[in-house]
Amino acid sequence: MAENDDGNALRDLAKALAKVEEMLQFLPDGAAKNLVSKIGTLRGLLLEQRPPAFVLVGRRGAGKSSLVNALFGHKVANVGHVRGQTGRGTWYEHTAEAGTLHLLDTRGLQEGSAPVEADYPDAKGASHRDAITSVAVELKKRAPDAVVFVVRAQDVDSAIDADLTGIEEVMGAIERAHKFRPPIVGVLTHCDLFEPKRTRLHLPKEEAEEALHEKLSYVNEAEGVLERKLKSRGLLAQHVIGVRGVSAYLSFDKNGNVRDDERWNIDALCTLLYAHMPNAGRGMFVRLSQVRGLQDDLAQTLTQATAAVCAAIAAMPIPVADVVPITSLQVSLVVSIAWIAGRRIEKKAALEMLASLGVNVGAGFLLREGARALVKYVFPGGGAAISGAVAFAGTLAIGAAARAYYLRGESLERAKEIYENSEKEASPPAPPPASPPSPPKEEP
Ligand SMILES: Nc1nc2c(ncn2[C@@H]2O[C@H](COP(=O)(O)OP(=O)(O)OP(=O)(O)O)[C@@H](O)[C@H]2O)c(=O)[nH]1
Ligand SMILES: [Mg+2]
Repeated sequence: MAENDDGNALRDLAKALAKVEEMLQFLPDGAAKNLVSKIGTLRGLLLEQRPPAFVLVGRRGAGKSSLVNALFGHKVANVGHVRGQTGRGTWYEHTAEAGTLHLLDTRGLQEGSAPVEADYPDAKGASHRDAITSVAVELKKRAPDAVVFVVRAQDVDSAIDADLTGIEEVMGAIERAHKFRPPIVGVLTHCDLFEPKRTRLHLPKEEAEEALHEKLSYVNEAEGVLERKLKSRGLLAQHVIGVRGVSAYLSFDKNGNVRDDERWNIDALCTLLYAHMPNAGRGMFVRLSQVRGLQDDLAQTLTQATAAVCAAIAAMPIPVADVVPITSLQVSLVVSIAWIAGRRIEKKAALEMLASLGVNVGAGFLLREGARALVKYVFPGGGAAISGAVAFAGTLAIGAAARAYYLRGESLERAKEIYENSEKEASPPAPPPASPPSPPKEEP
């Protein structure tokens, strides 16, 4: 989200967070600590964000390129039907409208074993050493978020020792370059081809329960086999976060449009990768994989963090709120949620969205201070805390409405209802009617 139109919202956010950090001293220790962690979340997810990066290990035809396409939901990588398609040893940048993914295809690593060597005519003459050296050079350029081992489900029983050794070498190279070992995920492609072959995993409701059950039992079995094999290597065991059987099958016509979509369980794979990914890679991963559950999870995390920061600003001494307008944080929340949904909106559109919810934004920038002073006037002493709670509830309500509108595609009217209900639920009881307070005085 770092470029173009929404850049302004992020710049505002960066400024706001920096200001809030300066003001941490005004807060009691416990509150400051909580706030530091929420600020860290917003920084990681929005300001430090970058494309996710994965290392792919897998033999020719295992389905690596198909998996990449399956993740994006359209054609970004060439899929081979006859000959080997993917060159080895460099980071590929796959970009679609939704975002960018960095992939390092390491094919050639396994050529220690003779039958596999025949699979890599392009690597002829190059030794296994050369292959690992070139991969190590690439790994120095970029730290991967995960190592993804792609295996054809029907091959899981075959000799994959050379592949496992390849993964160990990749892990070693990452450790030397970046001083950490990333998670390892096993992916079994071609699960759709298990018996009964005609039973469609991607259309479970239309299939006989028994047949489906049988097919899923083979998937389970294969997952268990691969997991045991990965964990049989001491150097890998503790980094293996799971194995998922999938179907990555997508067929494209000549124009690159999806002709058949037989993907299955890709969401589960995405969920696993997401759970173990640093915050910086999560935004774009969620945006490009378009997994609803993950989008919602991320939007909620952003909402909670933004609400906490807004509440803290509201509770700080008055002059702080002057330099850190709560509305700018709420605008960046709306822009971010729209972005996660695959949209690209400007600050202005976010302000309009807020205005149509009934959030007093136009005047809000001006009146906000007045409103806060008003609360303080009505509740002398308790005022600061109450205005913090109001800011918190209001921000949660904005997040809920933005999720409804951008993620679930609900109408603006419905989003407004959600905003109003959510704000009501989370707000402290309405203050008793008080005699109209005198308008806030200008500070001298
Ligand atoms: N039925 C089915 N076919 C798949 C699946 N995944 C990949 N394929 C097919 O398997 C073949 C090889 O897939 P690729 O994605 O090109 O494999 P790759 O690992 O990128 O191969 P190289 O680039 O040559 O190393 C293609 O014909 C794909 O359509 C799957 O889950 N199910
Ligand atoms: Mg390929």
